[in-house]
Amino acid sequence: MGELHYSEEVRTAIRDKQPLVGLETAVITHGLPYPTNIELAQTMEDIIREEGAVPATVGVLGGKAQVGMNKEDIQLLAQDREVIKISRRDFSRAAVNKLNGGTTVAGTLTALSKAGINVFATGGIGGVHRNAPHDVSADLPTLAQTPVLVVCAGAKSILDLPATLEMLETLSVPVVGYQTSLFPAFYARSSGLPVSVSVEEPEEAAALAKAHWGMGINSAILLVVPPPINDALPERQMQDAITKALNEAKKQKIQGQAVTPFLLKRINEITGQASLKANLALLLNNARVAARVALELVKI
Ligand code: PSU
Ligand code: MN
Repeated sequence: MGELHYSEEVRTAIRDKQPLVGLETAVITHGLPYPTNIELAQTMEDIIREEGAVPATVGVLGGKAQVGMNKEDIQLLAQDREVIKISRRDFSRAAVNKLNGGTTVAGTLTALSKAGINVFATGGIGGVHRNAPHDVSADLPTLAQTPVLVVCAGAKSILDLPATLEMLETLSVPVVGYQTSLFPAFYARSSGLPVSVSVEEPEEAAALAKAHWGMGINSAILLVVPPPINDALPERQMQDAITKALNEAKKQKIQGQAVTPFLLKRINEITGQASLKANLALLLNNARVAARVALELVKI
């Protein structure tokens, strides 16, 4: 991705060793409808500042990888119809063709670790897709080689969650339940599957991350936070919507990078915006938890 371009705020925060929280932009460009996406991006940043940390939103503008984006930058990405989805392999394509792009979890992790930022808040990571044995998100192998603590509501429940958890085990990524012993199902509070370890407080999560990286292991830590109770989808409603959306994707032969955005959009339509409400609530909640962990990490 060549050189990183920093905002003034992020450059200063890194220099002064302030707590930073990375944010992705694929969720803005490919995960949420306009103009909700802009509002969400801004509110996540506000929450992080309110907690005493500095947000570092990652994205690509005119082929340049940015760490820290101002309001106008985010607006530009959120409105651009040509904007591409940037996973780890796409930085070079964007650079050569001077494209705008929203970075996925994999893309964002790549830029954050290059910048030395070790906390990241997102919605749900990608993983192993259902009934598509070769569709595995680049998020997984990138988590395996990037020492960043990722706060999320688990993996998106459109995925094969048991297979995704097995893969995370193979890749040596600790799956840490935040005030839960069960892996969340993104829109719903629980998948019924166990996490590898639980913590109750941000301080414990930070200590666990330090212990992990202290062993010389350069994989990510996944801190999984269930979606807020008042906005989570009931398990049954979620499963029905997913089944329907997956069938449509199969019929319409949706492939590659288009799969995840298609499913999220259809599930939102099928649930009458209930899934969108859950998605927004969990993103904001994850931003808050991530900021609190970042504050603890700089103390150690
Ligand atoms: N979380 C959300 N909405 C999203 C995504 C995550 O709440 O749109 C994005 C992330 O950027 C994640 C990507 O990295 O979906 C996964 O895409 P794929 O399955 O194509 O790797
Ligand atoms: Mn894929």
